[in-house]
Amino acid sequence: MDGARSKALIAALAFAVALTVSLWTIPREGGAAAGTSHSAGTSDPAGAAGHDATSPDGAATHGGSDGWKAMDEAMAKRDKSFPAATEGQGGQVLAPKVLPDGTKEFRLTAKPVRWEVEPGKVVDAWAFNGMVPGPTIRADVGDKVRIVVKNELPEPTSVHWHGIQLPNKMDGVPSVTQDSIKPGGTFTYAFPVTRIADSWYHSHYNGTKQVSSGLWGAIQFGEIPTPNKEKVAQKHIIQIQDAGAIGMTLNGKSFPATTPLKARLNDWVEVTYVNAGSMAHPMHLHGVDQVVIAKDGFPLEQTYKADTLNVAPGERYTVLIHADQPGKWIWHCHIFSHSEGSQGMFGLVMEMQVT
Ligand SMILES: [Cu+2]
Repeated sequence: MDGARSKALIAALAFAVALTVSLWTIPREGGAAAGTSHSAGTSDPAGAAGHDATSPDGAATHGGSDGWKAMDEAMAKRDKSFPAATEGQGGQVLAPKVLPDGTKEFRLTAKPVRWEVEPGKVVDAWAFNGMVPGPTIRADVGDKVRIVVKNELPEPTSVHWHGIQLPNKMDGVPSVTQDSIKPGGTFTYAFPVTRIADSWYHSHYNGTKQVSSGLWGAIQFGEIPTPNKEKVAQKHIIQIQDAGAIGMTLNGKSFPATTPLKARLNDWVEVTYVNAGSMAHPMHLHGVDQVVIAKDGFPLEQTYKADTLNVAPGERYTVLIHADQPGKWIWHCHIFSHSEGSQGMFGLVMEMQVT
């Protein structure tokens, strides 16, 4: 190769290298632009849920070589703050007044309250007896119950006893089985408890607003039989909400303000899921199995195991959990936009702690 030819070759190579580098560094539509709009939060699920988070990829790829550090620190701080203390506890068992004829009388008052769903996040809720979810109503099969509902809301209401066998006029649907309960008014529901129910009650008036504002609670009539006479050490209810003022919550609280379920090693724990929300939630428990023993309060002839159980709006599933693995087992909705984002875990997350 002579001198002129080698010079020409070197020049050509240099040009090719320069062209490649410049093409590489010119910002392109589909790359940087897409990243920018993503980190603005438009498609970030955590952002949509009220967390002003950078998108998961945004923080890692657009914040410099160690831009992930801030995300990682914020995430650890939030996740390690579980279980965080908040004001108020929902779903407390309501003690009945036993009337002379043995009827169990329960009193529910619906009115506006301020409700702390997670530390510092206080919302305008509408609640029964000042708590979200409303009080848990328990009775035995064969009991007669009477439930006096007082309306102190700024609009009418009514209460439907979901999944409960009762006379039509006690079904709680305004303009169908009764007149709405006007502000300041009272309606008394009375019916016999004819069968086992692992169920719930909720407003059936302006349900889109009223239920997601907090107007629902659990009902437990009788006991779901355990398939092999397992002795249940504890019973819990996990009431799911996902909309309105209350938002993504388990028993009226968002992670990290949710409550851990603490079990002793080898205990059997019974849990009933109630979905009071507007979306289905696949509830996943790490580490220990769930045995599904009832659907909507109806005991199953054939039980089955699951690690993820999809609970649709209105549904209830009752599961038995054998706490046979020690540890802190995360328990969450497996739709990550309901449970975990770039600032850590939020919403539909709790823990089973087996010691
Ligand atoms: Cu979910």
